[in-house]
Amino acid sequence: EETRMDWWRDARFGMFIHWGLYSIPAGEWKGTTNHAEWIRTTAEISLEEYDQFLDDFNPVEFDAEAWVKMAKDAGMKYITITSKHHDGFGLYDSKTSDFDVMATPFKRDILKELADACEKAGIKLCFYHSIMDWHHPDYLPRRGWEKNRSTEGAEFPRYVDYMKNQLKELLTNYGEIGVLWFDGEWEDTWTHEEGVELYDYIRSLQPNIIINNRVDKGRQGMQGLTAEGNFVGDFGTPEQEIPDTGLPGIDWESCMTMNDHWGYNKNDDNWKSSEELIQNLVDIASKGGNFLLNIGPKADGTFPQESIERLAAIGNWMNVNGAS
Ligand code: FUL
Repeated sequence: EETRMDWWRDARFGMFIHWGLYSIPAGEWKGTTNHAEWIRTTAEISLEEYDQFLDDFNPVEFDAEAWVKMAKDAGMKYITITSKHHDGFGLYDSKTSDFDVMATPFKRDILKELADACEKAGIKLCFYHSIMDWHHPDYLPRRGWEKNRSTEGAEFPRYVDYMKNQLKELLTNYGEIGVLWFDGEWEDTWTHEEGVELYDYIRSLQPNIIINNRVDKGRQGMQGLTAEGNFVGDFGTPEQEIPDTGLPGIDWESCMTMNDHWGYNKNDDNWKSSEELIQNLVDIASKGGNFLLNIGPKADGTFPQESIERLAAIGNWMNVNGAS
């Protein structure tokens, strides 16, 4: 019997992409170097100061077809890119937000270009979309250190409407989307009831779409297990780890970085070897999971050279072993 999970179960291997304003500081802030996509929080950058990155976002080397080709040549079947990470910045033309790529000198809808390139290449496009949002005035709670950012007048339900409007854009203007990969569900403002509501809303817009477990509250630790209970979500999301014996009875996908950061960090040279990445892929596939391997593109729109080399080595192994 055919199910909407079939293509995903067959796919085994996808590319995760963490890209946004945070690629500009590239992990470094006033002498500290251990940051990435969390930099606004980990370096405690004020909203006003972070907004200034808008003027510097101009990835003139971005080439959607080149990115998709690198994924495809590595044997990957889908790409999951950050339509919006926790910082709230949208990589696409959002009519509901001024904090998006159209407010930068680049002014090109990155997700549209990727959608077109994916369609041509037969790769499924998927979106990572953060529930937590450090930019929208109605999102609560504020970060603990944001003492002078008022919460007066903030209404969380209005934030949820905003997020749903954004998701409607993403599920209307970019063709058929493979996966909606939620994240940032762990704060108390997000409830199980809202998770169920959001799951149903997404399926109403695209009935065949697949949604990860982080839409709801059923995640246990980093493993992202779909826990016992009436939680919604189609697959578990172990992060930076491979469950010893897989996750019997549920679909799952391990996401992993090639070095120690998701977003681009120019000082991070703790790269896993190609051999290790191939072993991970084989290990995960043999246990019945999918492998979502991350790239953190640079601010100019190119992939780090180390990532390019590793993708090529994996693709070479795939060809030799007839695995792709
Ligand atoms: C986490 C996020 O907080 C990280 O920034 C990253 O996106 C990872 C895949 O999920 O929960």
